[in-house]
Amino acid sequence: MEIPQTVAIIMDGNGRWAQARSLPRTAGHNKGANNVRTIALEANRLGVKKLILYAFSTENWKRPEDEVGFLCKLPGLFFSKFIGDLMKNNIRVTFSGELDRFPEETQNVIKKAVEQTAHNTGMELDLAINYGSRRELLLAARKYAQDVADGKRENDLDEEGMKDYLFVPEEVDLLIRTSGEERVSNFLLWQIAYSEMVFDSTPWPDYDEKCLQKAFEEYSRRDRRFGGVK
Ligand code: V0D
Repeated sequence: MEIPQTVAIIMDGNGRWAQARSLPRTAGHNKGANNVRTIALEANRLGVKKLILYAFSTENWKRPEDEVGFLCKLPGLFFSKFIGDLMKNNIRVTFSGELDRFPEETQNVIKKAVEQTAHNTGMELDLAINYGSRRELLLAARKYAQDVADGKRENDLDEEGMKDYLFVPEEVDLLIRTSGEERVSNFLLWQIAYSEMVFDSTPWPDYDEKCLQKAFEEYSRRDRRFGGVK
């Protein structure tokens, strides 16, 4: 089986999973956070270099206040339960997105985990939080314009140079979306130019090691040509 180096997952279906069981949506988010551990450990075991998980979009602030409040507590709950597993498995945590809109407590918890795991040399677990790809591209454009104005850059940006301005500089090899929807929803628009996409109807709380292996097997079967003919 061929292992994709960079994998991105849209972890959809947590609210629906809960509502189907007459549980509050927050119960789905909680189960979903536990599943981040399961899938990160399996991706690391299989040899993935970077796993990017879409945990909170720039649009998620529109959700009910109590749901947003609960989501802001998840990074802290996640690390208090799983930091030991991350260290033991040599996994490095990073984040992509703008932290500054989160409560200070949430920001501190995330910064601390990033520092604590900074020297781990295994897989990078990149949590996309308050992330939106249009916003990422806009910030890149603004920063680049400023760098040109400041004389730090010539006005000759190319695709390679663009990486310096993005939250996520890597090309995504495989994009997975759980829970049946087949949309990209403002995730990594630049980075998925040539990525393979696998859609699985399983909601994120039930998406297990076997589902991930099946996605990698599907990836292995595909013939990636990047616009050429080979
Ligand atoms: C809710 C499914 C882990 C998607 C997974 C801030 C929806 C569970 C984190 C997390 C969320 C974030 C940063 C970090 C460590 C863990 C997380 C949010 C939501 C929103 F450094 N799961 N998770 N963060 N969900």
